[in-house]
Amino acid sequence: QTGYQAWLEYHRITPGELVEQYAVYSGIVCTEKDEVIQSAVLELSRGISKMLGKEIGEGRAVIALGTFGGGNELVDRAFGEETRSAVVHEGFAITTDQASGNIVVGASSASGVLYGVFHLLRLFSTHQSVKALDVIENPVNMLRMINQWDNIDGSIERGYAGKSIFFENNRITEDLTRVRDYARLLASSGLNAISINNVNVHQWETKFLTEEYLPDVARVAGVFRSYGIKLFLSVNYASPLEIGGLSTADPLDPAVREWWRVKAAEVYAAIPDFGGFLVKADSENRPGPFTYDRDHADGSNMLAEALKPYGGIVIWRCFVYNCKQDWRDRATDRARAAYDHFKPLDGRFMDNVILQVKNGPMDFQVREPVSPLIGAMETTNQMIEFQITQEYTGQQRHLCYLVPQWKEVLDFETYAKGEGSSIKRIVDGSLHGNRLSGFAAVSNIGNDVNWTGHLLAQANLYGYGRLAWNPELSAEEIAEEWIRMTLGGDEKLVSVVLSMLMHSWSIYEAYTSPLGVGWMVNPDHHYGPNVDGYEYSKWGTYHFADCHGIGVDRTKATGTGYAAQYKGNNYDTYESVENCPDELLLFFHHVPYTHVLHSGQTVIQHIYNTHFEGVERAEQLTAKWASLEGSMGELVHMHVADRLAEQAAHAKEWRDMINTYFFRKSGIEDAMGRKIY
Ligand code: BDP
Repeated sequence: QTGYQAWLEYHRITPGELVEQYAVYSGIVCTEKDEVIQSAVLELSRGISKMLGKEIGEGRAVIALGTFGGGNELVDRAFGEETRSAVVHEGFAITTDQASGNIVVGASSASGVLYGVFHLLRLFSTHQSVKALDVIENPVNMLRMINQWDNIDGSIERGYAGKSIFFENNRITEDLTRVRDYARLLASSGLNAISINNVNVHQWETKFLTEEYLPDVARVAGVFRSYGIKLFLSVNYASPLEIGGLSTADPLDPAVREWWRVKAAEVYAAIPDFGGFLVKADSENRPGPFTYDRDHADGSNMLAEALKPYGGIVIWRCFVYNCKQDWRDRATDRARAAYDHFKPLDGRFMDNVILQVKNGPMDFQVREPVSPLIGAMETTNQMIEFQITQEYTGQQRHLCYLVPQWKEVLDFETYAKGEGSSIKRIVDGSLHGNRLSGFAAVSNIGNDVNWTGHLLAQANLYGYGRLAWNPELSAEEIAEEWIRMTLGGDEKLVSVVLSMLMHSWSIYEAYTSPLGVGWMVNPDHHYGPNVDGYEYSKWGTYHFADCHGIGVDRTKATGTGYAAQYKGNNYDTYESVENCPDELLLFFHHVPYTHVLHSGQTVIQHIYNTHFEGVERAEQLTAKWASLEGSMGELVHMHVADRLAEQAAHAKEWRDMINTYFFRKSGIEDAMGRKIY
């Protein structure tokens, strides 16, 4: 009724063939006491009894769980050497024994057992046959991380679903029940790491590294540990100054290095399996090594050295650009910044440093090209950063299922090592043979009862985890799983919600800023249209619209040269106005409004058409949802209906502001004669 259980709702299965199939299990056989395995046992019995509407315990077969060689005979008998060696650290195997009907989940680690159980529960709750299971799954990415942007006062930077579940009143929350439920959700989607505080670390959060807070941080780490999730902290680069009483944070200063070494020892004494530090340095007014004329390699290596004895890692963000630039200077291009800063440092980072790179060169716009930095550093560990929280994609008031966007990014061919160098092969470490790599993303949850504000935004959190586990899954498959598990298996409901989710990104893109140009949002909070809000500011976020045309010339020939950061065909494609894909045209080129797109339409007519259509399509979402009344709990239905109504109304505001702006700039009438204000 509320969405609190999200995709772990375990809807009751109505009597029929499946109930007969699922009800044969009389118990769970597990011999290991490990806390992660115990979490798995608890989840399995909770899930099955909820789905069957009765305690597990009357059937003829069992579900056996355990690690290979961990003492469970059923597990050891079920899997031969070949299977065992095919299952990596966090992977699992599941089989149905034909003679007994037993289902056996085996893994080489406790986390693998937990993932296997969640997989099995997914099969049950999406109503699949379990009569002849023969599954082996391994996670494709080593680090599958979520970044909270939560502040100690309980606020969440770019949070659209209430307050923090971690912090309140400058303390770590006493009652961690909700944190535990969050850990279940994360683990069930395949995630294994979390940083719990905002990358912008202010005075209070800097104190997380002190004995005032460490015991509480350790409590939180304990909760995540029981779901196989490692805890990380975002740290303030200037900690030695702010809490250490030193007069410098220079990474080459021996006293600073010693300070961090001692700090690391204290942290690991409190949390022996601590993951490491996440760092935003020299970015948007946060301190960093630049103050001391040092670079990012100096800064991150100093921290990496401190963490190394404990197996800890430093995740260093590449969101580094000049946020105080002179907008009159047309040559400065924020899109270039990450590559320009980091590419020359390739080879200088310690092997326990990972660079975390945003998926695009700017900042999570509805449409951006893929960051050319990803894959460009052959001897440096990298991971990709996505944004699940919908800062620029409707703030969980508009529907925007982001998995299709992420899929496009992951499938993008970089030519980093010739053909076959897709982003997904870089971030899984295989292309350059990196030891550390993976996915990170900014969370979209808060203490709203349904976690994500907009109920349907849960699909983004779930989908992120699933993609991090296996980037080959399709956006449709993931969406369908989420719908069935969360809202139930009514076939009409599944197909309607699936089509809503699958179209939602393109709908949002249609009525917001056009053709990849981005940034036509209100400054600061970033919600709603503002055509020139960022045009004459210091942030490097311009569209250069005038009466002749629009777009940013990022070519090597006549523009900022950003296009030359791409390799092979990508450079040729983006450099050329003829070859550049329509959806990114204005990101790479400044063109007249009468420029004809590959679609055959002029830029200006494309803007008018997509904005009118975008509104119509947003209205259709409300109608589609209305057709589902009665097929789910009334409260849930009403809640989403309200959000969709707001979206449809707000889409009109977007349409009118964007269309009017371009009509006034260009003076060109809509060829279809529609009213533009
Ligand atoms: C931008 C957000 C800002 C974040 C920053 C970051 O507007 O709040 O602090 O990214 O990623 O998207 O550090």
